[in-house]
Amino acid sequence: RLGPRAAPTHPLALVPAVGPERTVDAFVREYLEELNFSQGAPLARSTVNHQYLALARTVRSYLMADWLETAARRREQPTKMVGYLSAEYLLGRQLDNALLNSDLAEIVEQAMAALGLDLNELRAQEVEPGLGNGGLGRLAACFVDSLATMDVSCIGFGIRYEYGIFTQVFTPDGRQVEAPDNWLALGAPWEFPNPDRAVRVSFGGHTETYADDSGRERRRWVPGWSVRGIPYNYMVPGYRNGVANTLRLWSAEATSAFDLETFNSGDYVDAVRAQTFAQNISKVLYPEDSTPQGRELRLQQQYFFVACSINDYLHGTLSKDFDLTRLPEQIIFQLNDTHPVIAIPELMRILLDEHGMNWDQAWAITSRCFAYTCHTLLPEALEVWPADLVGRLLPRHLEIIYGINDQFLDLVRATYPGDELRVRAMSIVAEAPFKGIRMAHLAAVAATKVNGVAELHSTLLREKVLVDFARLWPEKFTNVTNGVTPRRFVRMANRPLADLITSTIGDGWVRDLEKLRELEPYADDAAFREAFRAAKRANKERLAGIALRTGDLVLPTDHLFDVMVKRLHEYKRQLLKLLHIVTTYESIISGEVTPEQVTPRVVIFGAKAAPGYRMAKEIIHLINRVAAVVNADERVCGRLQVVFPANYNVTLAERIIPAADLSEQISLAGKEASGTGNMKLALNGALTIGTDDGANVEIRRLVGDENFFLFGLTEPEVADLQRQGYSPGSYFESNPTLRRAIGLIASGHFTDGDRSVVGPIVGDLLANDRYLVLADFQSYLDAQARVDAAYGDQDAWSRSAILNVARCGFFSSDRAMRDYIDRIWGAEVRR
Ligand code: H53
Repeated sequence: RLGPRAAPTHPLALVPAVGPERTVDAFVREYLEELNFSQGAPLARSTVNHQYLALARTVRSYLMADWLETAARRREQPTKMVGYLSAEYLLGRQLDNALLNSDLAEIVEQAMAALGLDLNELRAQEVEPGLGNGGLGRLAACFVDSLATMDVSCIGFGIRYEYGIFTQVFTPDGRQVEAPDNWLALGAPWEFPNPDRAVRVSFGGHTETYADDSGRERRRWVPGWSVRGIPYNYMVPGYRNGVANTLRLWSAEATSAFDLETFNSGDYVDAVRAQTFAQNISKVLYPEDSTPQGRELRLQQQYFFVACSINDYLHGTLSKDFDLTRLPEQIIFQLNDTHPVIAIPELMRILLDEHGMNWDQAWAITSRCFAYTCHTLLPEALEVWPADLVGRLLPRHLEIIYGINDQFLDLVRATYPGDELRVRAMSIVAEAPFKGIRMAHLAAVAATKVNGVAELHSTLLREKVLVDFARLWPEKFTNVTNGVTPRRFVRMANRPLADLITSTIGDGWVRDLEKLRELEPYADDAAFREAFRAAKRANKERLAGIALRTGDLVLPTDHLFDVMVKRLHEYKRQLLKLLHIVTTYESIISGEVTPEQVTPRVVIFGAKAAPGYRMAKEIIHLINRVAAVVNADERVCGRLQVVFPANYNVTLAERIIPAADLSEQISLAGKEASGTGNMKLALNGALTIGTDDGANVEIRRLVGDENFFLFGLTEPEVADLQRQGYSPGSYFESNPTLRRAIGLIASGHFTDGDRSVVGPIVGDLLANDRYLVLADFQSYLDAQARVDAAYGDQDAWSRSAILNVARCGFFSSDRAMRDYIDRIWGAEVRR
């Protein structure tokens, strides 16, 4: 129940919420109040954790007025809302983002200094919420940031995993070991649990036919068990605009009914077991990226969070008497990959079974409330749920999916009479290799729009992955090229560059990244180039400082920092980078070149492998072994170094990306949907060496061929080669450089003479090489030679780097959000 019965009359209750005063003294007072009376710790006896928690809470209280105001405004003047449904949000640390967006940084710096506290030490205390795997989860975090900055009404819905992406550690031997990410252990100062708004979510049981009041036959679901979803709200502050949107993450608990029953039966142990059973649903993030996990618990997670979210929206946000036929005017649910697609039959079920609509009425609404973003091109990465599993867990939803499919296949048959092959290809229900529900097909049928995440990707979606759907509904398909938030990834992560840009063209770029264009003329200004280099050097020094503390390595900042940071996946081809390293190394130790002849490089890797992905873990091991040998070999004279800090995450990305000179974007053409690291690196002044894949295509077009190192087969060439029958052996035989590099690895040189360790990798490369590493090897080496030559002319290099920054404003997630509004959501989401 809301508020007092009568409207509040107390004068203070009428005043719109006003945050605390924005002065250093006021902040100190608020901070000490929080530390003393909420944390219960006097300053002199407080731990760093107390101090951090108090700081986070104090900053949060400064944002609270904006949050309340925004919510009140959205209630009073409702516009169409975006419900962003994503199983992942890879948020990164919150403190600095909150300080930046609320413009409190200076006040806080002074306040902490006045109290004798080290702000950097407090910053370091925050454990980032790693509630995502990689690109997809980080994209969702960038999108909610942009929507808040643009004052678009949006709730980001997701799951509050108790354990996020695992913490990666390396054994002394260099193998990946996964440790649980207990991110909540030291307190969660940014979240607001709201058990008042808990939602009940059911599973299992059976369906039945019954006669309703008017004697009509209807179907209904008699569930077998249920859990409670507790919402945890997070503020999503816009950039200095007084707006704060909401991210609502759901946590699963046992229902009290469940508890009571078992408690009444006297079995305490069973009751507690029920509790843990329910809690399992939001216990842990599946650490797979771009590959699906067909596990029952995963489907439970998916249904759990979308059922909570839709229910919350219908019952918590809409007024009681809302006319549901107008639902599509009020909400658009954006489906982030297939993970939330079970929301489609869930909305149908609610309209049919809970609101008594007939099928056509329910479909007319449902088919206008969803839009679907596909993030992959790997057919094996599209989720297909076994029909018997769906039937067991969500029997009513399975019936509805069959209903949607029947109606859809009628349309296909009417459109293509006699074409049963096409019917089979397009069906939502696959019959082989097992009876399964193709979630991407369900999404393509029900969504108003389907988009890919880069131009090339959207083209390939239309022409290959979802070709039949695009022919049937050409107007449904569109592209929105991904983007990244310039607030976190330039303004926050790269202060030296941000300050240089602002002092040159003003600070408008932080909200309007196309303004970076104004930097173009400065590429020809020697003083600006020098300042630009100084900024890069400062970032490299900061990173070198971290490497020195954690790995005893001295990284000379005049060496080329060559960066490959992304999830470990064979299609991304970390092995190709490794072959380049080994080739350079081999050319030195064989005496073919002197160390002085090579362009000195520091190669920096960051990558986690899915715990069950054997080959990816072998590759991590090999990179670490090569790094150990190369770094220790005195013949190299430190001209080639390989560093691979463990546990690459958003926090580390914010340190590494600003320090990069060269960005490695070397996936096999046609495999990387977009990439977003490529955008962050270019915006931070790294030049790209890359294939014609994903968003690389658009980066190259914008920055110009002369400022980009292109190599490798194109997507059509890859397709041709694979049609003809690709044989990696012929590339191996015909390329002596390649033979020497692979030979050195195979000899056990990097593994203490143990060849069995490298066997699987080398064997697979020579026999299968699914991602055409060997086919692109020579082209890659040639491009790296062009990199070496270019780096030799520092002035020309800086010029190119500046042009990369100046021309990549397009890759702001603000622009991506404008594209979603123009092409998918409709201008109604704007106020
Ligand atoms: O999504 C990114 C893309 C990237 C793509 C990635 C992705 C995941 O992280 C997880 C699942 C999936 O299907 C795709 O691999 O290319 O940039 C954001 O769109």
